[in-house]
Amino acid sequence: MKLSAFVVTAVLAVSSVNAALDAKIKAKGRAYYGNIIDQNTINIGQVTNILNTEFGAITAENSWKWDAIEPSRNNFNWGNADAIANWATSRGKLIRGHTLVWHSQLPGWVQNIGDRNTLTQVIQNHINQVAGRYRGRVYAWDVVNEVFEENGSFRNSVFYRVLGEEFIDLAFRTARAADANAKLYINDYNLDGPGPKIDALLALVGRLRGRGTPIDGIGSQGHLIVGQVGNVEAQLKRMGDTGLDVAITELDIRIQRPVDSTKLAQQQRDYETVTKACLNVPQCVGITIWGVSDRHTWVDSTFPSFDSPLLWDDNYSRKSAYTGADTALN
Ligand code: 9MR
Repeated sequence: MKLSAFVVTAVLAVSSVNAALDAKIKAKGRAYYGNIIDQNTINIGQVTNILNTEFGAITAENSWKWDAIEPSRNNFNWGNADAIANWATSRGKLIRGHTLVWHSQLPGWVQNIGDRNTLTQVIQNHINQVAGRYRGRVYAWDVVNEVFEENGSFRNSVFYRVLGEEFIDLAFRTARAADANAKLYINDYNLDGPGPKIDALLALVGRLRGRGTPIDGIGSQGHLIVGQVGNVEAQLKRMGDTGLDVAITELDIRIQRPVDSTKLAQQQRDYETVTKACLNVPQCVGITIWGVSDRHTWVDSTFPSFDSPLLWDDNYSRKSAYTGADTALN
């Protein structure tokens, strides 16, 4: 009895040491290796088992977005958002709050606002309600998401049209007041290579800090394509050189169909490269993968000619991509 209990304990200890990406990145002094969950996966045992054993931070894939939480003005739906928050906190996972101010998944009633006062109040109320509700439970907020076009100009969102650049200051200041201890991030995609978009983002970060607007981090989403990850580390380093925290917030590395063993082997090297890129940048606090299994990924509907971007396959088996991430952490 005693012996078998000892054996079980030893086996569990060994398997968690060998298994957990999160434990390994923490052992290297970083904050988390994370993933997403939502209503479509929260009841799938294979997914939640993997999240439980491998990952230390959770982002809600959709349930914390504006259209889900405040579908009409000052009418807040907390059911799905709370379910994610409770799943994460009851399992000791960090939470990345995604996202407070974003042009997409934004209800029509916000998109139709045309005057400064109303939009200001609406932004303040949304942030106060959402960040206030989860105060003290959120590790980091994506305060603003995807504010730039590829050419580095501001995206023509209702926020920018009505308020100009200062909507960003408004969002960060309101978020800081609502939850003083959460790290406040600007988040965007296609920051993985040099060009006008990352230049514009870094310039904006400089202006925000120059005016005393509270910002703690830069999130690089990391929606990547196999074979095209070579610039990631250099760009993360530029972000880290601001002195702010940096995170890879939505990593996936998709494969052009047809998927074959050569491409899967390249994907393994790419996950290793990107994980190492974070480890090689001291300001990089962690990595969030945008999905567990290839069975549940936004890539299928958005990029039908691509497939298989994640670490577990359609049947929840580890892919060589997992070995890539794991190798970087060993
Ligand atoms: O993964 C999300 C997908 O289920 C939604 O349909 C989509 C709608 O915009 O948003 C996806 O997540 C996005 C994230 O919130 C922001 N960066 C890009 C992600 C992939 O589109």
